[in-house]
Amino acid sequence: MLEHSMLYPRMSASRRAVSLDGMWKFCLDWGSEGESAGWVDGLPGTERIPVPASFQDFYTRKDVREYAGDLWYQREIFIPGEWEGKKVFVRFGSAAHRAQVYVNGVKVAEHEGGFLPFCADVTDVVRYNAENRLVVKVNNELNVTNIPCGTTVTLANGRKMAKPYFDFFNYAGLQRSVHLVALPLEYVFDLDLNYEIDGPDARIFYRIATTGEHPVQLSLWDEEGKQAAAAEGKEGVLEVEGARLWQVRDAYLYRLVVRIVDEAEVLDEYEQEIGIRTVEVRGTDILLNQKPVYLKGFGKHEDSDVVGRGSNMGVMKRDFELMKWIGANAFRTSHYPYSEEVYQMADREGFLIIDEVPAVGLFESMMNFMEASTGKKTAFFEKETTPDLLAAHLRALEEMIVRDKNHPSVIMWSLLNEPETTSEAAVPYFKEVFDRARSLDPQKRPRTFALVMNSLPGTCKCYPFSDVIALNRYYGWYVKGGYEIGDAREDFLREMDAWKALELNRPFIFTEYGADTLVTEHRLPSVMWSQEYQKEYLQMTHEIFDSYDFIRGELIWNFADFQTTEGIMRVGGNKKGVFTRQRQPKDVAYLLLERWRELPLKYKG
Ligand code: BDP
Repeated sequence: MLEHSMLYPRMSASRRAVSLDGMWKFCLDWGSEGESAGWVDGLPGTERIPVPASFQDFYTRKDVREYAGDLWYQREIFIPGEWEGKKVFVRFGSAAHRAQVYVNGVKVAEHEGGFLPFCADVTDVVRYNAENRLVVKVNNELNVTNIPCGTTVTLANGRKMAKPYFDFFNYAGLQRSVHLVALPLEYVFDLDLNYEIDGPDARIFYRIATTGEHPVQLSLWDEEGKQAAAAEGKEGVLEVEGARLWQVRDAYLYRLVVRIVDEAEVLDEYEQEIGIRTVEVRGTDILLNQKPVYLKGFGKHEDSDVVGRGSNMGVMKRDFELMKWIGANAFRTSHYPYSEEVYQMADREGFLIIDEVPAVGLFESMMNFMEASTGKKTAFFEKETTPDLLAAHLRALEEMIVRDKNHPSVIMWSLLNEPETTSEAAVPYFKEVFDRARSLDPQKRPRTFALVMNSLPGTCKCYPFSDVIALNRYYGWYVKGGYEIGDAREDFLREMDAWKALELNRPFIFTEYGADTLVTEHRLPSVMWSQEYQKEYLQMTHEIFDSYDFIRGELIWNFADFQTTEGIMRVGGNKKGVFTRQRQPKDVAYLLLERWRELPLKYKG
């Protein structure tokens, strides 16, 4: 069980949540002297940057953008006098990749892992009705004992540099909202929900965790504000007559209100929007509310100009509008859990999410996509540090599932992206991760991981763990691109035939396929990198998707162009976007729109 509640901060009669977003004091710690110089009590200088945001793209100096090490943040927080006697927390949406939190010079929390929330309990440290100083030391170095994996090198000039084993820029900092939270002493800590549909009715099985012993009451309200069900007790069932189900692109959200009561007094009240729906895999079908669904959409990134990976409501809104326009119904939160507002919006818009833990780079290469496509095998899980990595992975998994389990949009967990799977040592590692996901999820949602090019029917030792087999495939790009695309097609068919021959009787989805395309390039006849080639590549790929009944989803790589580490493989970032980084369509968007608007939801079902 996690130490602190993962529930999203909300106001109610008993709860307070104050946003700490805004300009914070900021300092890079070039000489790693922050602690010895007493920065925990206050930062030097006057520099300020916005929270939430990645720090890297504001500045004009390259050594700042590429900085690896400690970065310090500070702001004053005023704690109202009437909060005395309550539990007071500072809640971080995330801190990439690790953080230590100080209030009035006292260490109140530390957290490892850059994409999930954590809290600092500051109840006994703060002065009430007064200003208090909040200082956060964040560190953005990469290693192989935390996810995502990479390494940190020291250059000849003494500067450190992050070398990711993954293909996205190592954006860092306080990239999500920070809240000051006040809760009553006895509060709702967690809730588990599971659904059963029974003809026109539904049953919601629930379990509530609180920090005390007082009784719990639940009520459920429909979108018209009418009460739909009620129940008492920490564990039980809400019976919903004539339930409106949460459907793909046709969301219906109920409001669940949980109360802790002491006779007539309400000690705590927490409410959350929920959707009634079931998810299940049966044979090659992915079933939502017992009906087959075909996934159409994207692998995405949290990535945009200027703020980097910083959570950005405007960009999020635009992304959902584009996904609706193109006829998509699903996306994968590649390669890390996204900010909580994204899931709330997907709940509201009826999008399906494959929620991915930041287990990427578990394959020792700067360019997995290149090396794996040559069939190269690289051991990864045999390291002395593997147990530490596994511990970090399991912790992030728990934080993600506890945070996201009640979103109707979340229909599947992705437990790793493109790991090394050809050595025996991968097997026990996978077993732990897959078993843990099953035991943590009250809804027992399907689990998957994205297979890299060298994880093939004959070489991959880990696909049997997956409830849904998810392939990242680049035939016609990393494998035999351009004029050789016909041969790539043959290779692709050969691989799919080999999967078919295994008769796994499970759904397959494509979690990646795509071709880098420069929005400036038009070529007749096509060449690689031109918009014409991106279309040709997709036509070939779509024909293959349509030829196998067990393929039940296509999530193209990527929704938009995104920033990566500089290098000979990337022209100002990864250009496989269907949209540019500024969220304008490439030509291929219209081809996808024609296909996706036509494909029925129950395609092949
Ligand atoms: C895969 C990765 C993804 C990369 C993509 C690519 O999962 O992160 O961005 O291929 O090469 O290796 O574009």
